[in-house]
Amino acid sequence: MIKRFVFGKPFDTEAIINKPKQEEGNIPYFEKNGNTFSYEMDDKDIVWGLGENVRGMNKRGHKYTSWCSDEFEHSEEKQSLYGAHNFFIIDGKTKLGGFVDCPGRVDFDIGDTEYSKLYITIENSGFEIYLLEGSSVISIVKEFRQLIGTSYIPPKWAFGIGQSRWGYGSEEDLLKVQEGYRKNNLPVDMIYLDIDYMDNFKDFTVDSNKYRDFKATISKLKEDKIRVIPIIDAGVKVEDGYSVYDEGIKNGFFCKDKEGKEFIVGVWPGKSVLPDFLNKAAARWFGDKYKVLTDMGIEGFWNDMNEPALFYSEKNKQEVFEHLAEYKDTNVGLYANFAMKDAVNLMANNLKDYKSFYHETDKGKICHADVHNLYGYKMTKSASDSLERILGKEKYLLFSRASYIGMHRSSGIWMGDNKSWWSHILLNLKMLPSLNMCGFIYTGADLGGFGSDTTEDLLLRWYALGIFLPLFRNHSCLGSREQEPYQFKAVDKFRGLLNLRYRLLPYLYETFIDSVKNNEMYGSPLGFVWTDDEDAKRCEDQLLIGDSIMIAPVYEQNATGRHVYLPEEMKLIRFKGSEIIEEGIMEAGHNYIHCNLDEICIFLRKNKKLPLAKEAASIEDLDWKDLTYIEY
Ligand code: MIG
Repeated sequence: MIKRFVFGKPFDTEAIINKPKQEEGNIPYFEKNGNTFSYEMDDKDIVWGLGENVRGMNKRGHKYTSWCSDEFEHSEEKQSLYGAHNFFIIDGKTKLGGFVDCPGRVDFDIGDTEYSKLYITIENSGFEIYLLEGSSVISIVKEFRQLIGTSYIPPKWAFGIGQSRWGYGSEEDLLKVQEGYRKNNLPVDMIYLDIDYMDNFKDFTVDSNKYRDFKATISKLKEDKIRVIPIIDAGVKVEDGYSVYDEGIKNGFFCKDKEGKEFIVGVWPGKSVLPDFLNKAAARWFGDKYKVLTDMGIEGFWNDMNEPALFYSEKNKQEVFEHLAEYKDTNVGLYANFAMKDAVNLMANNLKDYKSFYHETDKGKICHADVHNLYGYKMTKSASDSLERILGKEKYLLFSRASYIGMHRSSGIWMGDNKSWWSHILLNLKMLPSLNMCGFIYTGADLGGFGSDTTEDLLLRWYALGIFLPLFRNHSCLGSREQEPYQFKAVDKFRGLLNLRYRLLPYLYETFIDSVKNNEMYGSPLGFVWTDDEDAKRCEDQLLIGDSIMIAPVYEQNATGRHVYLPEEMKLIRFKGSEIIEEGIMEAGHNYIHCNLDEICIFLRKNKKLPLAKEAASIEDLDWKDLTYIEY
């Protein structure tokens, strides 16, 4: 049963496809106090959901804020990452799903202030709340996914191996990556371009000093079955004569300040303007620009900085400098020192800035802060609408950093700027099911970690999770240790794991398509399936992938194995690289499993089978029909 409650005059986010009729009367289950809704939780209640965020699968015991944020430090005390995914399920004696459809800030205090209380506080005066009743968590997920519509499906090659790094500047850099993979006999399907390929960080340009003939390079790589996937940023450089800027100015397509002048912010190219993606004509115009690159043979993109991330606003920058001048001749003590540093540090992604620019929508002029969480969604939708026109449905790869539910119909997302920390393997594992609940199925993490320096063992263990995620991409930050698999001595071990990815793809791809078509989970917590098993419900470091296999990657450094919980008897399949070296039935219960750096342990459920393909150097070479089956 789905019930829809409307409060005030909400802005239509287009998250929900088929809106059920509006309920009359008070909202059940919750106590309403102004714009705060509270729910009394049982001691044993688990709260699943909230999509992309820090901490556990069970969200209880922390505060979360729904506010798309450029957050490069995914640590425990944070409350928001790039996505705003306001869907949760309370799982206890009562099973209840909730979705707060609101494009502004929403706070979830889930047993943080008071262990037994769930508080939801909504900043906007207009919003909708959906309550979903069901007999199980899985049935509620299905109900919700029907409500929000079918998830994005990329082309098959997007399930191959991708290599990325902020810093691949030139044609030579690209060819070096190709050579690194091919010489070492490592399979690969995609090489990503970060902002370095652009001319002065201008969207839809290519630096001609770095590429003599971009189109020719793209087609050369394509002959080797490698696709090049460039980044697009939200901010547009302020520069007379740059056609994207000129056209946008002429048509009034950029966000404006209170006085109706373009709102100037600082991002990569320095002074920039923000396309008004909530203005339909502007969105269509910007989307059409992707054609500049598809005309050169590009078939996929990643959209970045679309929270939108702001280094500063021009207005605020001036004020900050005036303020800083006051310190010049003052005796700066403890508090003044804090204030001085804050003045600079808080320039980025500042709420005051988000409150001081406007969108031109169908419903008139709207302040950005009231619709903040839709910006990345609408940017990415403008791209997907255009790519669908140019290349066709399911013919383009697209994923975004910022998102809101609804965007899952247009593209995937990646999990953002993680670090080369062991704890982030686990964090990324935990994010997968919460994202799947919200319709984001094509997703994955920066394998090896984006920030800070990785190590060989960390990368190997991360790959052991990554080979099961739909989006497989090794990506790292400018200045960090180079982390392509061929940079390490253990290149043979990496080859084994990468080959296994392709061998598993018939299973993984079918699981992906099933979860999209049938609104199923791709990666599921054990507690969704073994609903009466307390140990399964509290298990947050293992996942079911589809309905046949369970995974339990090692995520601690120097560990030679790990504890694995089996809710039922299963068959252990041990791979060394891409070859099976052991098969054996394991009894239900708590076990300790040894697992070397070059090994993968998969647990197959009873009456299920796992198809395995032959190895392939790329998706196009993969034979999807020539399969062997491991049965149990
Ligand atoms: O402020 O384009 O998350 O993947 O490498 C950093 C440079 C901007 C953030 C993205 C990251 C990308 C980086 N970008």
